[in-house]
Amino acid sequence: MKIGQVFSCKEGRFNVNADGEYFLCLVRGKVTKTIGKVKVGDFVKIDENNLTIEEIIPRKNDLIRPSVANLDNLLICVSSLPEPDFTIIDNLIIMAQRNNVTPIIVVTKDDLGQDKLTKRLEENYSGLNIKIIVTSAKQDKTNNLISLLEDKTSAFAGSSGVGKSSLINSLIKANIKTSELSGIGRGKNTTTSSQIYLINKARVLDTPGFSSLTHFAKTPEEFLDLYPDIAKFKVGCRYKTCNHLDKSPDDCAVIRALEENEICRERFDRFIKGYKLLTGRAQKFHKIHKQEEKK
Ligand SMILES: Nc1nc2c(ncn2[C@@H]2O[C@H](COP(=O)(O)OP(=O)(O)OP(=O)(O)O)[C@@H](O)[C@H]2O)c(=O)[nH]1
Ligand SMILES: [Mg+2]
Ligand SMILES: [Zn+2]
Repeated sequence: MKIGQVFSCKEGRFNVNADGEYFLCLVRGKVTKTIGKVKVGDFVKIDENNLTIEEIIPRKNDLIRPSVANLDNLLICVSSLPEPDFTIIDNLIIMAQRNNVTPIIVVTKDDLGQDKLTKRLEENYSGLNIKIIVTSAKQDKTNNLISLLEDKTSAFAGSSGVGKSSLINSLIKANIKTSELSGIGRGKNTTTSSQIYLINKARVLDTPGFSSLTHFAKTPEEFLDLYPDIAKFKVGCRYKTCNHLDKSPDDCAVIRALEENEICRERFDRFIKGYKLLTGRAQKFHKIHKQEEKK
């Protein structure tokens, strides 16, 4: 038996790195039955003679999108091309922080000029103390990123075409496949599965791009705490159950903070939009439930 880490998976076979040696393994049915799917990033016990994964070591964390395990950093890649979706950035941050993974925003393609976007990101996320690193794969501008990766496991995440694979190529002079954007400025989902690359003492994951991600809150009440930079003001609200929606600044400390520019207006608007969506859904559910009770 050896312990190793799953570096990649193709057609049901997992490439496991154990002490620098690679073993292409199948998974025992009992493992999948009891724990579920093996993920890239998993530490596993392997039978090196049978080339089988016998056990998954309990995960430090387990992300849904990208679907990888045991991370230290989530590198949230953002660029002006393809156009960024700030709701996805919000939700990636929520997912990372809930899993004890450090979110880091990586602005890509700085050679195209990303000052406006970087400023907007700073305004949106300064309340969360998240590092924002500006890079360009094209100009090999990645030095500011390297020191954050040492001795850590970090996954590049974000929309298709934002330049995740290109950044890894720039970091390790590798030759991972990349693709031009489509005519309408979208990525082409070039990377189709996650993979770990070793860069000295850093483990870096390339992952497939995606175009949607939810926050996973089930109730409006739960949602209110997902934006800590906004929620921290609620101690000052007059009513304990304040939802900060259409409230007067006299009653609501969140609205006061917003008026004093202590909360970013754009981020607050997304917060309210998300909250309203959930309350709408909850009311609809309630209505259907009541109708069924009457029947
Ligand atoms: N100008 C410029 N273009 C870049 C840079 N980095 C990547 N690109 C281009 O952006 C396109 C998409 O890059 P990829 O690295 O394939 O993007 P990805 O995020 O890996 O995309 P998926 O694998 O589909 O998720 C390619 O045409 C790259 O040449 C950069 O620093 N500057
Ligand atoms: Mg890619
Ligand atoms: Zn309030």
